[in-house]
Amino acid sequence: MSESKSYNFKRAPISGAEVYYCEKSFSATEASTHLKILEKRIKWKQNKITLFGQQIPEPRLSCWFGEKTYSYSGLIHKSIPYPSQLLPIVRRVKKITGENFNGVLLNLYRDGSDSMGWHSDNEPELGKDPVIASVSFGAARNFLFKRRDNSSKPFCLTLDPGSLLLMKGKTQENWFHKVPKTKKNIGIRINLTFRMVQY
Ligand SMILES: O=C(O)CCC(=O)C(=O)O
Ligand SMILES: [Mn+2]
Repeated sequence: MSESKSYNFKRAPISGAEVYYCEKSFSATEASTHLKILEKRIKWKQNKITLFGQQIPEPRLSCWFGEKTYSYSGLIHKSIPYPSQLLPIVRRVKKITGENFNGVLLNLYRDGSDSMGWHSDNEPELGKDPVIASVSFGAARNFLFKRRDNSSKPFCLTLDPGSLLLMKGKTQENWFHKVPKTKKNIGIRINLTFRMVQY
């Protein structure tokens, strides 16, 4: 990849949010190589979350790396340094976004029946107006936004392999997001969300 390559971001037309999409942050070859390496090398785990007193397995596999401990949905992710397979991805994300991140949550969706429900990335340790960069490899999946106060229509983006989605400003304060299940016969997808944990 030449140093002069420019990365084009499109802003999503949603109010009270700053959401930018860069479709080709990684070439098709890079995206499929990263997918294969991460699928094989990461120690994927199916975590359980507690909902109404019941232990429920999450409908996806995941793994956390970062300088600081990070907790969400009652799960505590201890600090673990980035493994070498992540370093080229970390460098590219830094180059494209110009932002600093110190942690990454990886999610593996085995097929269309894996998903992530409505939530915001608004844990206190991410601070005010967090910046989140989300990189996708493998199957394209829909990513839906729903405004907390329902004052705007929901909005859908398709996250293609090799894409980067950047969420900033009031996005988490005003909107929820989710990756819905799909009946389409699709293969695996790996998503990495880079975050800055403040404490
Ligand atoms: O898989 C995705 O695109 C979304 C992941 C996500 O929202 C999260 O990890 O908080
Ligand atoms: Mn999220």
